[in-house]
Amino acid sequence: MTSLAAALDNALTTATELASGSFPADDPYAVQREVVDLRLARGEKVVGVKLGLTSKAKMQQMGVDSVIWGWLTDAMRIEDGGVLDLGPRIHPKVEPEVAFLVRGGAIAAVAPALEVIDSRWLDFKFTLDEVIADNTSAAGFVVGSWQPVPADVDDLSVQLLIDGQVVETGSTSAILGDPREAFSEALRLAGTLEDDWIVLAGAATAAVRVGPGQSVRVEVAGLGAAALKAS
Ligand code: OOG
Repeated sequence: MTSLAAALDNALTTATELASGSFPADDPYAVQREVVDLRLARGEKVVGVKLGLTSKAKMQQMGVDSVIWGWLTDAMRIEDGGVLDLGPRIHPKVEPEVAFLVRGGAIAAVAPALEVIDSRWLDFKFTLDEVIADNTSAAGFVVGSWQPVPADVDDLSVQLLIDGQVVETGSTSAILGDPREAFSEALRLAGTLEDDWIVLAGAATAAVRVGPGQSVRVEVAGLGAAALKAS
């Protein structure tokens, strides 16, 4: 195992941060796979993949400019309306997204979704290689109810609400012009997508810090909502 994978896993399990620049990553996706394999060795199961930095807002917020991908495990899943336990988190943020359900390597359904990201890098400051090695900051996700994919899935308005106040607004068009493009990218990058896997398409807006007691909700026009409560 690389020392970077061990350090990232230690940061994850102890909720501590690593300083950017401390480790070289020759093949960041190989390190990412090691980091995820450590989670699987603890009994977690892969339930899908996520895309990151699929919107200009996110690329600008993070200062990097390429689409990235990572793994989702069952331990990251929060039921719709469920609780995000902040105890084991470093500096979690939430992002409004859409999720796709995979059947036969294609999109079977779409749902409003929230992603929780929690970089293991100090102050969320990292290079592209570093965020890839860190499983693209994946920390949690909520998926609302699955719907048939509407014809205008590339132009649905998206709102992120905290305690009932709208904090970010955007459109699914911000996700690579059409979130179905994110699905195609996921298929290309991951090589294969298994039946019943979830594909998180990436944030439609910048990410927002979440704190204790806050209620977080995503609303996607025509698709409905998904929510969590931080505690
Ligand atoms: C990287 C992950 C970004 C998204 O949807 O753009 C991401 C980060 O900002 O920490 O998941």
